[in-house]
Amino acid sequence: MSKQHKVLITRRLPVDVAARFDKDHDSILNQEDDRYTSEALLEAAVGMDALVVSSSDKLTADVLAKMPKSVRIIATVSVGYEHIDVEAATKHGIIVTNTPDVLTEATSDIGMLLLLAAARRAHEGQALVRDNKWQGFAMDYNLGVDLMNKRLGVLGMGRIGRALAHRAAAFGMKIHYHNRNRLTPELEEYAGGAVYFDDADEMLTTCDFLSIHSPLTPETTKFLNAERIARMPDGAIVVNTSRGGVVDDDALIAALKSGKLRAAGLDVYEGEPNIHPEYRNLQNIFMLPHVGSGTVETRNAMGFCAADNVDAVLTGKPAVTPLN
Ligand code: 8YV
Repeated sequence: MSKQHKVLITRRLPVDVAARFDKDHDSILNQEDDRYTSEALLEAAVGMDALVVSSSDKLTADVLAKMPKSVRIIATVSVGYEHIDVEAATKHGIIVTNTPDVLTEATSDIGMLLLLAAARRAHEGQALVRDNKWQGFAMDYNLGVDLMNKRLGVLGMGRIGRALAHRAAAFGMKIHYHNRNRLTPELEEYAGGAVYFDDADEMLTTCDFLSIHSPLTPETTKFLNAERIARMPDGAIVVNTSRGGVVDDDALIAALKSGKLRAAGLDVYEGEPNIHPEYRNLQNIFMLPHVGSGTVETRNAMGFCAADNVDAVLTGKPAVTPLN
């Protein structure tokens, strides 16, 4: 490939992915990983053929309206794309791509980790050992609850929801799910014999555990609010590997404090990394810093998927994983 195209990459990429962009294109890498403001991004985009962005870059309708005409593709290194106004990009003739599939397994692994950690009080147990407060064995100390035979509601049965359900079924969980559309019998089978609920609110009444996998849209914003938590069985457990905005933080915190919910496991937060400060004070919550896709293999695959999309579009071929 000749280095005839200019590619702006907004965040530091895995070494091998950065090397590929550097080899194939006239690429501007961001080794310092400094964040671009919208203004700086628009300025840097002048003369660029492609932008490689992440979920920390907000490509709103306003920003896209000012995007230099040279930009033909915006490739986000993420599966989620709530940070890009795809409709506005389409209007301005810009192709948008994401990185589906490649992070399904890693993210559902983290979902499983959260289910187990929340159920088995991993945060409290680890603090006891680390802080040298462990007094030795007692029959009734730091008891968690089993996953086996519990009902797990999966909200959003896309690729990651299905992979999580597949794993959870292997731990003996009974899978329920709500999705815009019912899965095919083959996919329901893969997802642990999942039982479909047309009505999410009805599913919540059955959820000993709830795992959130819906994308953040106007319809799903603050979906898990006080009213919906009240519908769940007492002592239920909530985990979220999707987007923090799907949860009403105040409602979740109140339910964790009152004991309505036994525990939570979170990888994603509204406004991250500036999370609701109350989360830090709760012992019955296991928290990770948005690392669902954070494995060497997966981050490489995400970067290479973005590179494949850029290469395709800049050589006049259809994008590999287009969103418009
Ligand atoms: C990314 C994610 O690491 O792909 C997504 O949607 O949430 C994460 O896997 C992050 O968004 C970086 O862009």
